[in-house]
Amino acid sequence: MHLYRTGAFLRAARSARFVVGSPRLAVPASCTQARWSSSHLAAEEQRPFPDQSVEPSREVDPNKTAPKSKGDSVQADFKKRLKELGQDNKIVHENLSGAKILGTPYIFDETSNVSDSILNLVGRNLYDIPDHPITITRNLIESCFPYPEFNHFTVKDPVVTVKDNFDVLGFPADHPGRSRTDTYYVNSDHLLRTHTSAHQHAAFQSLVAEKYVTGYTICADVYRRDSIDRTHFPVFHQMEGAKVWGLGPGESRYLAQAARTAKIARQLDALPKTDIEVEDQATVFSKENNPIQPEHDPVELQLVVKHLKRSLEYLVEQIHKAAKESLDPAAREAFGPLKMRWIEAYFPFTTPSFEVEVFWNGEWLELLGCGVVQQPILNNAGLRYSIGWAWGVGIERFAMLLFGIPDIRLLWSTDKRFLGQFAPGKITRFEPFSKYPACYKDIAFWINAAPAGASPVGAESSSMSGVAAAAGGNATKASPAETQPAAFHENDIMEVVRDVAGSLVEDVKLVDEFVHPTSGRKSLCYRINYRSLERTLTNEEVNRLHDEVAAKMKSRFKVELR
Ligand code: FA5
Ligand code: MG
Repeated sequence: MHLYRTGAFLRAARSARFVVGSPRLAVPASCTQARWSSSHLAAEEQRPFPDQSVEPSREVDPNKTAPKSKGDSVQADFKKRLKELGQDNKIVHENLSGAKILGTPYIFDETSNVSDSILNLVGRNLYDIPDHPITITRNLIESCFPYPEFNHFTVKDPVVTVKDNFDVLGFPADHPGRSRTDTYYVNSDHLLRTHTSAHQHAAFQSLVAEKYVTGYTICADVYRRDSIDRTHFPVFHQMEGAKVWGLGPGESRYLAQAARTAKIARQLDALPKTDIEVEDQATVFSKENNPIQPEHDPVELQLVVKHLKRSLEYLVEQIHKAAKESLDPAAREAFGPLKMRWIEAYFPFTTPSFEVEVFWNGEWLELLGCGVVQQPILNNAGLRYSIGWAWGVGIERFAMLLFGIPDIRLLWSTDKRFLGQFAPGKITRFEPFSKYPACYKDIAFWINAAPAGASPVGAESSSMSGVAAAAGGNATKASPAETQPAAFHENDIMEVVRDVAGSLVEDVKLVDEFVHPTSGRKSLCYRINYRSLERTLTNEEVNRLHDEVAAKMKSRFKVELR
């Protein structure tokens, strides 16, 4: 894996120590620094957490890496053929099927579900194009978490192991985020990362050898089989941020921790104050609901949570301010104050956990997830005596707020009328170049099994009760049906629509569902809104696309069209 910054990062990653178990921080003053050896700690109570023996992350060199999955000789042959073909990011179908992704060949197996339409978007690196709104937004976010307190990384290759995306982060084996309905698998060992948290472990390792840097940000493209609407896209960009506080030298561990608590309090005090009105629905941490970790001292924990919340409130305020300043004076008045709220959340890798929502275009829009890092994750990365927070934001969501971009698809546009509107480092209001007509088409069908989840609608908005997000989300709403290949899942129709019509579809909505009173079979009706951002679609074109969607639904999922 490449985390692009300095060689120091990779050196640190390679030399980091790996330890097992969790420190208990609230120990008596008699526990001295001298007795604070690893053998002493190994005897302490250990909290069960998946994968306590993590391998160091290594840089993936496409030339040195063997093709992934299947038998060795087959792999060698396949690699040779893929090399000869010289095709990047295209699925190859021969006797064997597979794909070369950014130069590395992968062989498909029964788990693979990545499609050409998705692979076509790999390597666009929108976050590295100086006048693209994603880059301008990325730079603004990074400026709120400046060097040298924070290192800034990007990771170009989106293919990660199942271990890095899920196991290391403590995702339970039956977490719905792991299912093929939510995640693009390259094969059973590799997937397109569903979140930047896949690099948390490596990034925490990078802090072990740092003297002054106590945090990082990671920016990268991430991939999810998700719903289709104006704020969701199967490929989007996330930025992850984290900050840790280690234990300095002290006469005893108790004193060292007291000094650390005082340091966090000082740093909290020094954070810029914000003016925004914030509603906080997540201030009480109970055992059942958003628990604090057994290793953490409640007083120190509260300070860490406050530091996290205030840092993110500052970020949201800066984004809001920049958006407001880009308006002409009359429009500024109408822009209104920022409405922001904190709500409880669940992620396997943080607790307590939270989400931030802002009021935008008449509804609550989720911007980010965050929380206090699970102690075993820090321990496994070599930061055994540290406490810390982490967050993950959707860069598109911030960019849409900043530039007034109404539809997430625009951010992938290559149309000069879009791209020509932006300049490096400048926040300018997006001027719609025109609105082309919508064309609604319904598709209704009987399914053989009930769709997964309480509602088949997309996961991550709190206003909807849906299936769990691919990167955490509400695991309690998981349904085992999601992992049964025969069952229909809403993300399946989303995927078919994406494959057939790509970004010519604005949204897909469930408009009707009912169960037949005698047969017990379920019928679903989805409304597809065909609308291009760049031109008017002809009737024939839409009919052809819609027929293809229907045919693919029938052949892939054995649904009976009505
Ligand atoms: C995560 O991905 C966690 N890894 C975040 C995290 C990091 C939590 C570190 C704790 C500690 P979530 O699935 O909620 O969480 O996604 C984070 C953000 O990505 C969302 O709040 C949203 O802003 C954005 N997002 C999610 N799905 C999409 C999508 N399909 N299109 C565009 N943006 C999306
Ligand atoms: Mg979320």
